[in-house]
Amino acid sequence: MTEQKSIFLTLSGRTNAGKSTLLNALIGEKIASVSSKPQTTRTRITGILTQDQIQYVFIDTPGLHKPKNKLSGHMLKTAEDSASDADAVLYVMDCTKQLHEQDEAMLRNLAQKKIDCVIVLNKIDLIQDKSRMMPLMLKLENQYHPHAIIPVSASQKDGLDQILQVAGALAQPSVHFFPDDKFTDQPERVLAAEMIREKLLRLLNEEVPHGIAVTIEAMQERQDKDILDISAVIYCERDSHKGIIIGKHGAMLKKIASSARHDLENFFEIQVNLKCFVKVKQDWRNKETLIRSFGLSE
Ligand SMILES: Nc1nc2c(ncn2[C@@H]2O[C@H](COP(=O)(O)OP(=O)(O)OP(=O)(O)O)[C@@H](O)[C@H]2O)c(=O)[nH]1
Ligand SMILES: [Mg+2]
Repeated sequence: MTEQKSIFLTLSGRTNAGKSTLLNALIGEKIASVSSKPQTTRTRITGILTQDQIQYVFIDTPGLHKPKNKLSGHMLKTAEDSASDADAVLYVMDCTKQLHEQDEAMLRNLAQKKIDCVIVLNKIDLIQDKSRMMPLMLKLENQYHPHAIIPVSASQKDGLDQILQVAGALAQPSVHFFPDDKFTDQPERVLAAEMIREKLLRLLNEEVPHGIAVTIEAMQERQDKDILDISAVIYCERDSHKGIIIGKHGAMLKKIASSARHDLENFFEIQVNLKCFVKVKQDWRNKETLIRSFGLSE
């Protein structure tokens, strides 16, 4: 029997770089929410891929950003701790953006701590003339000496094999930490809540979705029929936000629930009956007990 190997890789990088898109693409399942809004990911999300003897454990983390409240403070700490704990870091950058001071600080820190760092230059599908990336690649190479720099397009699933090849070569002999057919350690309720929150992020405008938390109050398959009943509560920060989420004659909430139901049915492969309720918890992002009760601090 060939020797088992494993590697823990943290996906790190600025908000919106495409870390969660990359995680989903690498494991071939949609477990992490993706949106064009900044600060989509709030917690550490584990995705697992086992190929022959190698088990890759990818840890998606909240994107680097300037903290504005207690919640974003927790998010940043999760991001920083996860990078230090990993065997190697996949540092994801949007190749259409300039190198930011947050990139520089993180890359410097990884180099100082001698953590293997693979820089993933994402969104290459947006660049016609690939030679335009050369100056950035040279600068990264000369200043931070990463283990490798890999240009990819996470959304087009382009360049993923190269990531697996490079990461696989760093894997060390070890037993597999998860069963070989498992692709995440996220509980089903958390996955369901995230699918609903993703729709809120996508369908609502700027300020409202950032103040939203979703919890699943009940999730049960009926005994007599193939139907999964899910009851979710959407928490927001203000009465005015509640009105926006519900919409005129409930139209927005209906749209959100129907779009989320579609994803839930695809994921759980069963008919879903989804009920969503909207409640207000003022300024919850600055209240430790509420942040904890929503599962957003470690
Ligand atoms: N064109 C293009 N867009 C991409 C690519 N990868 C991700 N995106 C888009 O970039 C946006 C951000 O993607 P996410 O995966 O949510 O980014 P993230 O780094 O996880 O963001 P945070 O969770 O906020 O840290 C979304 O609109 C994605 O569809 C890519 O390869 N090409
Ligand atoms: Mg994310």
